[in-house]
Amino acid sequence: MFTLHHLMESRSQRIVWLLEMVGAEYEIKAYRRDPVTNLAPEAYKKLHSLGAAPLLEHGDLMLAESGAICEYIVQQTGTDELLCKADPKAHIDVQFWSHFSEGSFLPPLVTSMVLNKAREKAKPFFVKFIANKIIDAIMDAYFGKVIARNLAYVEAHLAKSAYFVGDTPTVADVQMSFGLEALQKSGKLTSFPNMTAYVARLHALESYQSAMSKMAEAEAQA
Ligand SMILES: N[C@@H](CCC(=O)N[C@@H](CS)C(=O)NCC(=O)O)C(=O)O
Repeated sequence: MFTLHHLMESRSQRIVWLLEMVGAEYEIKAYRRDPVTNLAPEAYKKLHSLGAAPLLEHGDLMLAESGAICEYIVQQTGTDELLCKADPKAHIDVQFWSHFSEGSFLPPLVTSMVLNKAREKAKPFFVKFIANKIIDAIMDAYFGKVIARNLAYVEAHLAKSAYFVGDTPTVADVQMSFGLEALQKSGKLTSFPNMTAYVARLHALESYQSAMSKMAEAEAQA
């Protein structure tokens, strides 16, 4: 029995989808974010020194890092097809997207989100004006360019295949789903038809739907 410690509005939602896909026996413990800092609450930080979501508990193990958690769930449930282990080329492609998601795709998106929150908080008017100028310069100099490059890359890839690696979902999709879902929710995919269609494809999957409804049920009790 796996226990997923799920922080609301976080990467841990994609692990619920994986647990549904593999048909694992699991429970979800949901945690609300700290209302002041928007970070993980104290109770979550006590679970693991990193205190970052997701955290998967299994027996004595309390495992952090989405990529490692995905590998562990596949290993424990014998669902090697989700890592395409039988096909070396597809296997390395799954690894590529899994690392791309955490190493390249999400960090500049999170940075941009944090900077936008800073814009909102900057007060009074003249401080906001200066903050906006500085943040615009940071985005123009680096993060905006990286985000644009990444989005163009993913959009072009999704023109070629229904899922990130082949015709059925794999761990590559689990890892990429969170960022794309967040972009879609915030209206940032309107000029990207392939990514938009991909998110709709995820929403139509039975495993995805049951994951989202079990997550909502757990969140309602938090
Ligand atoms: N690379 C890590 C990132 C973990 C991470 O930054 N999680 C965020 C949620 S999306 C978090 O826990 N934020 C709240 C906090 O750091 O207190 C992973 O994939 O697990």
